[in-house]
Amino acid sequence: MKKALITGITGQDGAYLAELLLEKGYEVHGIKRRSSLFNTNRIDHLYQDLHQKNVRLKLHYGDLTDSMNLTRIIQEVQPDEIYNLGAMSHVKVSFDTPEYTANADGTGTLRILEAIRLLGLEKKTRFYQASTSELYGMVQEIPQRETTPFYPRSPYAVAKLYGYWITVNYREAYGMYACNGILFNHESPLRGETFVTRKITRGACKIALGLEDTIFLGNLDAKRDWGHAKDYVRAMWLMLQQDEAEDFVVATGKTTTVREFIQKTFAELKIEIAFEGEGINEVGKVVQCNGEYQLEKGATVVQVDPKYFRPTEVELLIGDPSKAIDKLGWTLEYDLDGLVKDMVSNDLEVFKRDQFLENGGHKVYRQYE
Ligand code: NDP
Ligand code: GDR
Repeated sequence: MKKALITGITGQDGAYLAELLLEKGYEVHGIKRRSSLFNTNRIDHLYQDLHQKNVRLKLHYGDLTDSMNLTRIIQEVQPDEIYNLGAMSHVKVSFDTPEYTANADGTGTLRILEAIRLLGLEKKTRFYQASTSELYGMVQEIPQRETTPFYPRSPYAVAKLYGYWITVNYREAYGMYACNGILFNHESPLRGETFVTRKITRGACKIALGLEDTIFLGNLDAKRDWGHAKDYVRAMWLMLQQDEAEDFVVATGKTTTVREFIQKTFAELKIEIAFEGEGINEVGKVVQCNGEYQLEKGATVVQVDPKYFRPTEVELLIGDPSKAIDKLGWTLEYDLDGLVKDMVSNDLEVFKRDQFLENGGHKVYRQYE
């Protein structure tokens, strides 16, 4: 039985990847951080009580900032594959916590590679690094491919740049099977609530259900190449199954503005909205509703709040996935409409459940960011 170790198993991608690897018959080990609250809700459906026989999902406490801990876990597990998905992954937050981001996302990658080397596992353990389209930052070429020069625009992207190059360096210096997946934005019902797509699908569902009036957002002009996380974790696995380690762009090849994503989300709820005004005065207003959710025509459902602007922004991302399609045989099952549908139907269910609880006298706490 192959063994995989996943850092960031409690995150969006970690949860989908763990599910995929368990389906493929792997023994899956995951590193989770100690938290004062339970932080495993994305993988609770995969959890097996350790007292049962043949448990194939095992969690270890750990942190990417702790070399000794990482080395011990890798020594104990002796993994065939390591997927380094753990990271402080929020671009805007990285401007507030740049040193920590460098430590976890940059040096954290080095810690794992060096542990593999020190433990003499270079020929056994294959390594996947969660690199990112944020490396491209300021537009140098359209679409962005494996050969496009990098120009990172945030402490997050600069930390990930180190992670990218140290992975390449350990491959070249020590002959390790180490790959970078340069993944463009990928979303899902498990997406963190403060990333823009999930913020929009949650906000729109709350508005439709009458739980909230307005979503406050930052730059509506930014363009992203959005795919579904379920499709993207398959590409990660494929990268570690090849004869030779290489780096791959994983993307849909299409780009969409934040504004268009908002319109698609409301359209899924049969609510048409139009934008008026410019810059920080831009607003999204209801034009008409054809479905079960009746909002007042002209109601302002989207407003810009400059607090969500970034000191330096990445304006346009669009990836060329040709290499992944040709060499890995990677295919996409979801398009953007399918992604929006999946996210909206999930969030509607979440907030209908909240409404039901509230109607039954239970207090439901919601966070706004
Ligand atoms: P999430 O933010 O959903 O998950 C990040 C994971 O990393 C969580 O499990 C988190 O733990 C864990 N983590 C954070 N800091 C540490 C630390 N110091 N030590 C150990 N674990 C830590 O990210 P995604 O699942 O969306 O992304 C996975 C990876 O892919 C990340 O590295 C991200 O930067 C990268 N990426 C993501 C893309 C996307 O569009 N989603 C695109 C390209 C790259 P906890 O649950 O405790 O917070
Ligand atoms: P990104 O994702 O920065 O691309 O990083 P995010 O969803 O945070 O932002 C996408 C774009 O939307 C704009 N935006 C807003 N963003 C957030 N979070 N909140 C808002 O209110 C808002 N309004 C507008 C942003 O300015 C930006 O242009 C994600 C992360 O998963 C990274 O870890 C990963 O590496 C990259 O995708 C690829």
